[in-house]
Amino acid sequence: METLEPNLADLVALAAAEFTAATEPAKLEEAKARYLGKDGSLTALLKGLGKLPAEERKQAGAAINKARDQVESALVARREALREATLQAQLAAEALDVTLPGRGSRPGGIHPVTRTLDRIEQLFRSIGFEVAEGPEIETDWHNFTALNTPEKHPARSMHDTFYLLDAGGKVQDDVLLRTHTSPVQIRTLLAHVEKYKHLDTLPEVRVICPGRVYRVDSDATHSPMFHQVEGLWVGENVSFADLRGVVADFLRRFFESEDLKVRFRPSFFPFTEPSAEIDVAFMSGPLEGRWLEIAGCGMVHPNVMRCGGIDPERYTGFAFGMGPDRLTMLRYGINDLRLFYEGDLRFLSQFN
Ligand code: 2NM
Repeated sequence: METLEPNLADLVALAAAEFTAATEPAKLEEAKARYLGKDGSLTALLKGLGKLPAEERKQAGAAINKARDQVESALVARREALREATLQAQLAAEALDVTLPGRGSRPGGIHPVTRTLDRIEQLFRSIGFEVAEGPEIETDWHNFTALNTPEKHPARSMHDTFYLLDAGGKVQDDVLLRTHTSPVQIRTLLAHVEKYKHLDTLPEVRVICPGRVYRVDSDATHSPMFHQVEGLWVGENVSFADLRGVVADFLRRFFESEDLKVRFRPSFFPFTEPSAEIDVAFMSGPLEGRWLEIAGCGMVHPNVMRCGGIDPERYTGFAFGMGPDRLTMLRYGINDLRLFYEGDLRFLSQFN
């Protein structure tokens, strides 16, 4: 027994030194096995207790157990130290230097299509029009029926129009994304008639309706979401001549060109009769002399007037619709509509 305790102290010191020398968890577990494992030196000493004389066994057992506890404490301490070191290394590797200066952020700007919309609104306001807005999710009645669109018209098919699903995922055939802003004009007429029902004669309606519209279509010149501005002027004695004057004046002011040619070409829309396409030709610049289709228009159909609550025997009106996306492309010489909706700052920052 006199020799056992100093030997045990050496063993504990040796184990602690080996644990300290282990710089990664796998090496530490190998060192542990050499002392506390099945064939470890402390385990062997414990197994040898039975061979000692009975009077020495108790004291020796206590000494070995104490040494084993010390080795285990050293092991646990080293495990903890290694875990902490790993964590600190990871934190250091992932550290963000919050004192670095930022990359800088530039102020945002106005989208080119928004510039066009603002410009159109400003020009129409200057001649007495108001701006009206309405929902982008519409009923079949406001978007099609009230606009004299026949039951079987191709625009009403799921090929051309986005219909909304109900909670069960079934297509609702009476709720859709508006395909034009005309439903806003129907809503405007109905609200106007209600507001002035106490008067003998309705004040005139002069309104433009800018906004997003949706059609099932996607390529370089078509986006499933695009913009429209529609205009409407309803009153007593509103004529096609008024339509021509308002539109031609607007286009000359919009393109800042007095020698712009404007041409009305007979066409068809369900909601107007007669109807026309509006073409413009620039007298200078890259597009000089080419007729460009720029808008559609016509005298509001009597059926549409009735759906808006207006007596078509007493009042007349004209309406027109144009695409600000296309107007923006023309004004800035842009050849791909999709650039407007990709959010690429290399493109967008050129307009600010
Ligand atoms: C167009 C062409 C022709 C139009 C008609 C109406 C309404 F609601 F008053 F009947 N709003 N807009 C119209 C007429 C739109 O877009 C090419």
